[in-house]
Amino acid sequence: MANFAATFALTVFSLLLSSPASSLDTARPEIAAFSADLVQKDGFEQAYVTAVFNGIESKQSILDAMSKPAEKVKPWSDYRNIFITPRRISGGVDFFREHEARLRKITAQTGVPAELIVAILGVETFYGTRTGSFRAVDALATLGFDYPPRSTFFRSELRQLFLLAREEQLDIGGLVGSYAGALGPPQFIPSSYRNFAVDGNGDGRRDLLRNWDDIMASIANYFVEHNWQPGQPIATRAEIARDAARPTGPTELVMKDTVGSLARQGVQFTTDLPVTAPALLVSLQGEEGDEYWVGFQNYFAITRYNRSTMYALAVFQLSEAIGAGTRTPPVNPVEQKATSLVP
Ligand SMILES: [Ca+2]
Repeated sequence: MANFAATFALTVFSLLLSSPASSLDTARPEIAAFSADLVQKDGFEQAYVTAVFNGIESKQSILDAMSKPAEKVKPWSDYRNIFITPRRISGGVDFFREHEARLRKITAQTGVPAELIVAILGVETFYGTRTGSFRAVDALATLGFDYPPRSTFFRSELRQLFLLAREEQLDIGGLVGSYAGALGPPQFIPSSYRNFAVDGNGDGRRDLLRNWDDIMASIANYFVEHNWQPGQPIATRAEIARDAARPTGPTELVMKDTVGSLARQGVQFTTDLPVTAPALLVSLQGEEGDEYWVGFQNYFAITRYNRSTMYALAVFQLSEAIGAGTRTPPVNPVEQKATSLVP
């Protein structure tokens, strides 16, 4: 009896621990058609595709995570408090110092600020320490076949994952990342990996899972490929003139305004950019009510990494804080002690 109770308790416990997962039913017509395309159109071996698909699990935890991304439900004041914290800033300063030589080399080559590369890593994965534990095949197949609202996108990324694994000679089952199939410290989705990753250390491979040279050079290249403007600002705080119309509704991620057109609409801000420079008014719910920012081309480039106004602003503000931190000399405990001994 006691034994039964113990076994029962253990079963309940293990059910609570493991999220429901089930093998993907490869007989489903849309899955069979997808697999057939991989063989017929992309030239994969049937045995390989079958083996990969037989190992795929559709996971409820992935569907649950997908239905509540942070930036959709939180106001800016809460979102900012997640990413702009003393720990994330000091972690970024430490990371910057550890990788300073390679960061400075990449900045010299691309014009992408070193602290921005670090801030992307800080927001995405806390400098590579939280890269996610989902197998990318599971994540992309779960969302591609069991999450109808975005099935087209995720099936396409699943195909990209197969192509990526073949090109980079990676074990597809060993590629681990976020619940949405984003890989490694920089969280590149497979199509971005294929299109924008570069070989930073010249060994002929693009390793975004383990190689920091490749990872940092690839983040910089992502911005270069999305029209990064070296030396230009990212965003600046703005006010709306008392008698001007206030923006309503969520900010559209479209660069339809310019520095001059925003100024004419009563948006007050300071910039050295010409009146013809593209610009975007961002309106947010801050800690002290409505908060306005003007984003320039480089802000828009950050939204290409993740299509969210709050994401881009968090990355920008974290990069500023890290940049400021790296310009402050590190506290030397030995010197401090020596000074305190002086009477
Ligand atoms: Ca490499």
